[in-house]
Amino acid sequence: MGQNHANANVISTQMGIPAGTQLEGKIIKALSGFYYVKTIEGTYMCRARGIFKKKGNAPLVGDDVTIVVNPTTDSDEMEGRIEVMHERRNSFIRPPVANIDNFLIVLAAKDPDPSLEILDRFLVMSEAAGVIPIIIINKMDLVDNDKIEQTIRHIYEKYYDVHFLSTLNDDMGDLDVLLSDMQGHVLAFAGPSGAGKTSLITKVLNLEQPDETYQSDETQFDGGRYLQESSDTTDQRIYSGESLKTSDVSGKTGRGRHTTRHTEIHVTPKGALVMDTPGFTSFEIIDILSEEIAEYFPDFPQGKCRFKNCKHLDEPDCAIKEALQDGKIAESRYHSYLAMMRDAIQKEENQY
Ligand SMILES: Nc1nc2c(ncn2[C@@H]2O[C@H](COP(=O)(O)OP(=O)(O)OP(=O)(O)O)[C@@H](O)[C@H]2O)c(=O)[nH]1
Ligand SMILES: [Mg+2]
Ligand SMILES: [Zn+2]
Repeated sequence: MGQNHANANVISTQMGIPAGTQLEGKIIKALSGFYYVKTIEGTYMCRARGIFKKKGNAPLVGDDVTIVVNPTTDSDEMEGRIEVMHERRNSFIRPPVANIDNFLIVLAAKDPDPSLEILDRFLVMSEAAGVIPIIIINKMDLVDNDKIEQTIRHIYEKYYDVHFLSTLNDDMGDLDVLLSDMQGHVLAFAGPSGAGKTSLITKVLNLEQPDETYQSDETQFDGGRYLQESSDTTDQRIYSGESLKTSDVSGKTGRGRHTTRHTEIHVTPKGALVMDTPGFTSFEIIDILSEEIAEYFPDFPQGKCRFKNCKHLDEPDCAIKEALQDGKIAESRYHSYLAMMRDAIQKEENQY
């Protein structure tokens, strides 16, 4: 009796939709060369047509696609093939995601120490892509004065939505409210490795805790959420880590020892799509023309310099440097601007 029941289940998941049927869906996970595509008929494990990769246009989590249902196999998975990738609203390499409405940029108040330069680079990348960034400072339990909160509020609050949290708190109030207002939005959590992205998502979505015994280095599919990525869409130099559990941050590298290595979408009860992404450890995350960078600093006075093509470095009557001297721009912001300009100018010089 129990045996029959089990068989009936397997058959019903594999039958249903005839092979060759086209379905529209969204890629919710990329793992080991497979794309998990959520459709109204369920989630299909798909390969992509080789042509996408040949064109240097591999599918990303967040892509809207048309799949064709494969003939039934022995596997428990419903399988299909990605036939068409639909046009993207936006896409990013680090983290590797597409069609984002908001970046939730997560930094830790401590362990690892927050880097305002990473934050600024990320804000600029978001602004340049037309994606609204939201700043989250996590691990507030690790700091016992409010210096970080004051500093961050002072610099950013006027221009960005800023939240201070700890996953150790029972009450995730701020984030709960934020997510419940985001029905239908696609939100990508992004930020340095070890900041607590996976912990926050796990907590706020009431997901099962990652399997503590899962240690293997091999990529497996166990039907669960916490799996290894063999790195189809990740850059090993940027994303590093061993497994999908969360874990302590290593003192030496400041990285989590068990970091997320694949991107995956979770759906909140109210219908927001939340993406967990691998943390990054590199500074080099954007590719924007040097002359445009200052436009993406909303706190910098725009169009007020004497020279129209002012780079805000050493030019006379530069409104941005004046604002800096008057304390109207935070020194860390101008410092980030200089660092980004240096990178961009160097890249531009190398092109000739
Ligand atoms: N004290 C404290 N520790 C936290 C908090 N949030 C997360 N942690 C811990 O920080 C470590 C890293 O958390 P993760 O959630 O794995 O961080 P992540 O941002 O997902 O890291 P990557 O996947 O590497 O990008 C884990 O040991 C967590 O238990 C917090 O609010 N306070
Ligand atoms: Mg993670
Ligand atoms: Zn200037």
